Amino acid sequence: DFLRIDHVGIAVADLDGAVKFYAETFGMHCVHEETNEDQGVREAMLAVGDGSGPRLQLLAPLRPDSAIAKFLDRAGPGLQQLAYTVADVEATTAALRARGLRVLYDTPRRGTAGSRINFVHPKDAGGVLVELVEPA
Ligand code: CMX
Repeated sequence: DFLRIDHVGIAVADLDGAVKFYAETFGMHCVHEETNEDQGVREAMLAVGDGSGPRLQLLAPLRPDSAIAKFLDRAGPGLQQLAYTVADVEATTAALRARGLRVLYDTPRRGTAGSRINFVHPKDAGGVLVELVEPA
């Protein structure tokens, strides 16, 4: 089951520009940055307040055929995903599939900081792309 909100993901065209905007406008600072070739993103994790709660994830495309590039082309910058922490991504995937939801990958893939991730199709979750995150 879902343990808590892990992060909220926002698609941006320019990662460095967006990190600067969030720092100067909202006082949020970047606590982690990485490139995930498999997902086709450069991403930054921002702490909110004291950093004890969910993070904000800024996602910029590495390639024109990536999920984030397609999202930006279609919808422009904005909220792209809501991610929940789970204890066991395989068990959660099996439970959600048993309830008739499409979970995208047959086996979990690598997410931020060595986490294992999967996604529920937004059409099966009320228009929200739901990410499942099992932390490393
Ligand atoms: N949120 C809400 N709705 C979305 C969406 C999103 N992020 N992405 C697509 N949709 C909607 C589209 O608007 C479209 O709706 P309509 O048919 O009403 O126009 C529909 O879903 C399209 O679905 P599709 O043709 O099956 O798929 P797409 O090519 O648009 O891809 C998705 C959608 C979710 C399968 C793809 O984005 C994906 O594989 N996502 C998972 C991976 C990912 O997002 N990686 C980046 C983040 C990496 C990370 O978090 O580490």
